[in-house]
Amino acid sequence: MKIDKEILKKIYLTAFKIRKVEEEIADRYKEQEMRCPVHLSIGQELVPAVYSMFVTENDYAVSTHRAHAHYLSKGGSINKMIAEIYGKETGCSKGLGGSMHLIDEEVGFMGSTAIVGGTIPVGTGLGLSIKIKQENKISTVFLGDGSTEEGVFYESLNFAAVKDLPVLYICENNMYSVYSNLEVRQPKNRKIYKLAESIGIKSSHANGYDVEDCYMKLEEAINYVKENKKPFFIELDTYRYREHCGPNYDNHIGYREEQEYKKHLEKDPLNIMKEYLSDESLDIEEKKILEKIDDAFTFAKESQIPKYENIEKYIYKEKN
Ligand SMILES: Cc1ncc(C[n+]2csc(CCOP(=O)(O)OP(=O)(O)O)c2C)c(N)n1
Ligand SMILES: [Mg+2]
Repeated sequence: MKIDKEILKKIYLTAFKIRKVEEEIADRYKEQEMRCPVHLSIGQELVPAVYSMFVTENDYAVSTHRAHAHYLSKGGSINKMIAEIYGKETGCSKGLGGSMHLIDEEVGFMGSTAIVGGTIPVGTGLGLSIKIKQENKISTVFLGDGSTEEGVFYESLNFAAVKDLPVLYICENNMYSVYSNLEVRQPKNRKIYKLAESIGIKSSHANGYDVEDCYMKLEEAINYVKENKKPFFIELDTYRYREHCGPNYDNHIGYREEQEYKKHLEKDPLNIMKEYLSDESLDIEEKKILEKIDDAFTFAKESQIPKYENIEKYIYKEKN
């Protein structure tokens, strides 16, 4: 493998952290203390884990309804994220947002939204602000394959291309928009990254289950945005293991085959990386991560719910 083992270890541990946080959410969901919908990225951890190697808290990122992995990859706090999902005032959005509305300016995580495609123009606008202020950072827009069917996708990419904005678009193509396969939503053989290219944005494609491919192509993409201060679009193939929304598996309900899920499970990047690393010190690191996750749930449960009198405190209001 072309990736240094120490780097691979970091990628593995970030992916492990993301997966275990979400498995814990899934396990505890039935307790009904998390009173918001959750869209889990279990199966999709490799892309955000690799991404985390190339950005700092100084950079901006925005995300979608499936935001947990992106928030954590941007240096987000497990405590603040779990507290947010529990609707507590110690949450990153003060307990007023829930799973789909994570925001944490401290780590440059500028928001996520339930409106499909809603953050594409926001991340593009952040790119414009970087350009105007001549700042040394990039803006990343995480988006799903489904959001490329929204009009705002084209408007935003066009604007970024025309204005030369330092925006990295990371499209995680997990083949589905809820229960609809890409095949019934977009013309056969039309590649999403080619679509971005036709708008005038340099683009590439990578296998989001192959750590080497993912690492090389994401590094290339991020360096391009940093060096040229122009947009780049990268599409990465990936797969979610659980249902679209919620903690369960849903391969039996008829929109996809169990076989398809199993095929991806066989190539699971976490298993492959762990086997390749065969490093005993990983067990100690993993244990530390699991303890942190456990502590985060205790922190969330012990935190207070937001006070009613503060309901308008964090809402943007025009000054008189
Ligand atoms: C504007 C809008 N249309 C439809 C929906 C319903 N919806 C919620 S998630 C989703 C799927 C989006 O698919 P994709 O962008 O590929 O993201 P994924 O869920 O696969 O991560 C849809 C259609 C919505 N929330 N907003
Ligand atoms: Mg999708």
